[in-house]
Amino acid sequence: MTIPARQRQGLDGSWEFRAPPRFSNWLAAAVPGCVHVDLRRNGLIDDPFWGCNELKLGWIEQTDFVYRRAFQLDPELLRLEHVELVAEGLDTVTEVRLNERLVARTENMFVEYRFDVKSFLRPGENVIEILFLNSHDYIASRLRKNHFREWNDPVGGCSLIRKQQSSFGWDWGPRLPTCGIYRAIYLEGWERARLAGLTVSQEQPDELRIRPWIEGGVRSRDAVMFSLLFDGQVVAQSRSRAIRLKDPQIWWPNGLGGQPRYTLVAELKDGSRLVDRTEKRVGFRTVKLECRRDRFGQSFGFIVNGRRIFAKGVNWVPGHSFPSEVSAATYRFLLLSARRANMNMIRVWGGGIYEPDLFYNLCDELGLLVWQDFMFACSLYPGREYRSLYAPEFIYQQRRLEHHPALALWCGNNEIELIPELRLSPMHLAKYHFVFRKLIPTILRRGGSSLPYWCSSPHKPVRCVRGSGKDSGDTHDWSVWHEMKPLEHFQTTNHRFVSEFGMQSYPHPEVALTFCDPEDLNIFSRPMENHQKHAGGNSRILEYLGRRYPFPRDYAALSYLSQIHQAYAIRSGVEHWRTAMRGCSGTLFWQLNDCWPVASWSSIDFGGRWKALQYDARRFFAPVLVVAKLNGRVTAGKGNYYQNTISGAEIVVASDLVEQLEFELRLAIFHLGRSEPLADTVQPDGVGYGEVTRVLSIDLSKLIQKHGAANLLLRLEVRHERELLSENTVLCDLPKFISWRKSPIETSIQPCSPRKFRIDLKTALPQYQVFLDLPGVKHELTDNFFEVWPDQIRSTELSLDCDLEVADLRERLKIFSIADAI
Ligand code: BMA
Repeated sequence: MTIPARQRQGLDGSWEFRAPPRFSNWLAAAVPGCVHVDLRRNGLIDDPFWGCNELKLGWIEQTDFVYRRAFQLDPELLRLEHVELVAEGLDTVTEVRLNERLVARTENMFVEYRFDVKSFLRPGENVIEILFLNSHDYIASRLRKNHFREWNDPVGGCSLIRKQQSSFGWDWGPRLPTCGIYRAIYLEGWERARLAGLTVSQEQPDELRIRPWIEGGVRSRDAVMFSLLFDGQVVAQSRSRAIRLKDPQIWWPNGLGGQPRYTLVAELKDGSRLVDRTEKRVGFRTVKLECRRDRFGQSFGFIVNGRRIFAKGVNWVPGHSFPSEVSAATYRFLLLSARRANMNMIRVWGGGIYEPDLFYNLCDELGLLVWQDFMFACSLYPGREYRSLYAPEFIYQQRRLEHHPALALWCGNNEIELIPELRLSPMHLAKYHFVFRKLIPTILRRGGSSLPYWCSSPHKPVRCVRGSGKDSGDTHDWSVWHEMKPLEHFQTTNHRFVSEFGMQSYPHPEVALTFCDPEDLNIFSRPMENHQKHAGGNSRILEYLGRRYPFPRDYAALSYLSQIHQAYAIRSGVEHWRTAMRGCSGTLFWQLNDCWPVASWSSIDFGGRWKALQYDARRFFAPVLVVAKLNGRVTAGKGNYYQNTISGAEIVVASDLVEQLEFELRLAIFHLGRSEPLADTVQPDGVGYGEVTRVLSIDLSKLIQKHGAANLLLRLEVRHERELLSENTVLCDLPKFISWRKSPIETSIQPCSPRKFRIDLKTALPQYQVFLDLPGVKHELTDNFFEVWPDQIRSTELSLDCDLEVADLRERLKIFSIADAI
């Protein structure tokens, strides 16, 4: 094969930067990167995440920075017809110069820029210089007196700039708007024509439709030859824009099948001459969004490969305050964590960034469907007047991402339809309609998209009267947390799809100690207040904890209780929506990750420590879920007199296992102070895909009368041929009214393979929410925050990324249960 004449010269690596008059000397910089990281590396600022340092860095967003580097031009490049400067990510307002001549101005961090620079280049040494104009002045020059104030930006105006909205401050993120070359930058030379992109879409199970985007001279319709390869073998070829394969291997979301992928190769020919070649990893799958009138209103559900699925997943925010700083290992770890927690969908939320290719490749590989927002969130945005900024962004992102089998939905924005001013102002409504009802869908259609488009999250296509038992579209249910409703609120809802709901928790003490000294480990200290970005956040956590849990003895206990409460809150929503039989088709909780160490709704602490919620997600998103629906509840009315009306429970099992399942439900009722269960029943039953079965109805009134509700714990297990598929623990009283008894937990640690150990736990009395911790050692556990029962050995597997002897491990291992929090 002739090698196509597309050549690259990378410009990443060592650059220099300065900001006269603040500092005029050229200092070392790294590309891709950003100015905060470069300033820190040069010792000009302190760690932006430490204490209240964030507050001292406001000058950066008001300062212009210049970046430059010299390079020896590859002489081969100049011989080619076109030489382009390609910048995959410039953040944000810039002037790009080559050899002191202005090449272009840019003002959108969400597009790849390509400039024809052949006439700017010279043989030998060249100098590229990029001036980053500060975002503060850019916004100020566009601000009008009556500008609508954004919900989260404390200063205002961020909706006027095409830059990561949450970098201006969010209710979980610091205000650290940075600037810089945050993705790859290079020169690319080519001859005659170039394959600028391939849009791959799919409506038939065995056919991919391909739209090649060609730039330059070759225009003939059949100039592109497509080949499909599997395991290195060509399995189909075509010159038309459809490639068909008999019985292709089908790509499925996690839990429903495998993720086989094919390589699609496109070769652009001019006569017999190969001009350009490009390849993409693709998969065969169809995705539809079903919105059908039914007795509950209008449905909202994903149909993948003809199968209705229950979406189980989470919302994703940028993995770091500075987008260039998220390593490939972090992306892999976080997305693998989602897969390990039995998730099958991840929502790239509209206040962040369009993630790099790596992110979407990982989602393809791991079977995580992507709900992709366009980058608009919680604000009213400019309309037609920004068309020239918006259109290239939408076109670019569709061409870049549409071929990923994981991509399931394009969504216009986050929460703009919830803004009351939208409905009150015809001007804002017109702008909204232009961007989200006209421009985006038109661009997607013209670009050959086969994916569903949803104009906003949440969006209600059919207005259903609140409380009528009917609903439509997707829902962000923030009645719990923002409105502080009790967790039982979830059980009163009939949502068709819950794309956000959440509960905050505190970071693990070790994570908190990355931003404050031990004496500041108090949630009301200045550094900790600065790492709680929701103004009412601390009081909300404390209020919710007070409703259910005992008063914590110190920060470690507070962090632990806040985490088990967070897990309980999210579980109570998921349990309801997976089993309510009300036609709910998915739950995505808020949020998987953090962009810095902070008190937030995340299930994984910044740095990678799983919180209790992430471990529990693995259980409540497992293909089989057993739930006890209690009859009665504990309430306090006038005078704070508590009443417990719990008298029994219905045990139900839900499944999204593809095969029909025959199982055994085991229900054991324990007394907190005894090692033998008071009752132990086994009940066989079966459940099919997408079904919920009521297995058992139990009357607890006699046991409650005899032993007291506060002494009873219910253990539910669903097994298939001894394999544990689902487990659940149910309390009959509020944890704060239970006299938790501490009984020593015996551990046995066995090395399994290098740096991997099996830990077996044994105890004489039931131990609730046992948390294994290894302070100071980076580790992962397959399971944590679970109950240890007296009649069973509980096991979990530990992996370390350093060598440690068993004796050392035993010494460091800390075991914590609810009794230790008080
Ligand atoms: C949701 C999100 C974010 C926010 C979160 C927590 O509505 O869309 O705007 O961070 O709530 O308040």
